[in-house]
Amino acid sequence: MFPFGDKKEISLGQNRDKSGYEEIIDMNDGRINVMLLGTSGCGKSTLINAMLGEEKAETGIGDPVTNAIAVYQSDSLPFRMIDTAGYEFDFFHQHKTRNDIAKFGKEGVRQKNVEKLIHMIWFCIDGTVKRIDQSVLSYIKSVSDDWKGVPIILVFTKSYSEIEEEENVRMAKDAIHKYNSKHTKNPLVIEGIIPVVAKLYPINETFSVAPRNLDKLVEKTNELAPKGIRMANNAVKDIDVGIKRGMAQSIVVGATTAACAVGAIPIPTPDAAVLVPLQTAMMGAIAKTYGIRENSQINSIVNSVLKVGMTTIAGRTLLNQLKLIPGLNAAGSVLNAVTAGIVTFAAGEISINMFERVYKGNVEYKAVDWEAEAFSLFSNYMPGIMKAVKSYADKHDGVIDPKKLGDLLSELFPKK
Ligand SMILES: Nc1nc2c(ncn2[C@@H]2O[C@H](COP(=O)(O)OP(=O)(O)OP(=O)(O)O)[C@@H](O)[C@H]2O)c(=O)[nH]1
Ligand SMILES: [Mg+2]
Repeated sequence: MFPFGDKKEISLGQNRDKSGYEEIIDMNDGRINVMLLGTSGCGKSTLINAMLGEEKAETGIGDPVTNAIAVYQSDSLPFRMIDTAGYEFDFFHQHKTRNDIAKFGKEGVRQKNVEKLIHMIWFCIDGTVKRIDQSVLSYIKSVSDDWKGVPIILVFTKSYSEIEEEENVRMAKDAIHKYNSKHTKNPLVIEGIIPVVAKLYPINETFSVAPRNLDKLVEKTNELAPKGIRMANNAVKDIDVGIKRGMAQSIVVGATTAACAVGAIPIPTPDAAVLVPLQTAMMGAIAKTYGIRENSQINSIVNSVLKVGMTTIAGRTLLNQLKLIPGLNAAGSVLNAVTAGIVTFAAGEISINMFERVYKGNVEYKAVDWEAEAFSLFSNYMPGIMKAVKSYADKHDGVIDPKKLGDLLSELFPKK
């Protein structure tokens, strides 16, 4: 019944210290989830009902029928099916559907809900239409990119005429070839093309076309399931890290704004010591986001990063660099504020980099010279940061609003 691995208990809220990342990798209950995508009316919900052997999903003609994501399963199937709203040609619907699907997957990872992961895609095309618009391929690609590498099977629904089958396959191959010739770096990979009839199709009182090839679709799905699990596991890791990085980055943006306020207080020289409690709290919160609770690990990272900040401020290097930005029209207190903000921002990004590596198990933290790492990351990040500050100043008549600094700089760092 569950041929794709042992059923595992997914436990929530366990001690997430070192196991957090591994825990997320092993999300698997022995069943895979197939997401159905395709234009509205092509027969996604009908195909789901045919697989289930009962009419659970609503189907129909005229206006689009399915408008929310729903998961279907039956004891006799080794896969769940995720029904989606059909692709429509107006931008608003595309955007909404695309967002709903991305949110659904992220929720799956965040809530550790195996029912919301995506292991495979059935990309459904109406076999009677004889058209494949390139925008549908772009849509499928953009949805599947969150779940990079999960197998995609192209299903020609309503394949009532076996004679036209070959023509449809050729049309699909041509359309994919055309798409891929324009997207050589990130092509759309289709693992199989299967024409199906999901439901009896009456032609007249005497003749009708019987359902066909559903068994082939199940067979192909089973065959590709191990790859689907492997790829989905990788995607889960990326999504999980992306979620954590997004959370950590908003902590950094908040701390940057707070540091600007602290730095703006008129003090003879920008004093690193006043930023220590703020940056320590920021890095503590980031460590917590990554589920790292061991104090020795946190302290060695926090202390090394603080040292970089203090050295930079004490040496006034940053302040002097800021003064060199041509046209920067800032009073001393603003420069102090921006210096404090930049140092705090850099400290935040450096600690994100470090805690993320610890979380992913990519480093044995005792074997790393965190101080050397902190200095090297700081010099890596600074040119980009200074460039962003300069181009912001250029666009705003040399005036930098310290309140916007955090958001401005966070644009430099990818969310995923
Ligand atoms: N007889 C027959 N009708 C089919 C078949 N596949 C789809 N249809 C009909 O096509 C119409 C649209 O099918 P749906 O399953 O509602 O399409 P959908 O892709 O779910 O559409 P949205 O929910 O709007 O995205 C319905 O009237 C179905 O009965 C089939 O294999 N045989
Ligand atoms: Mg539907």
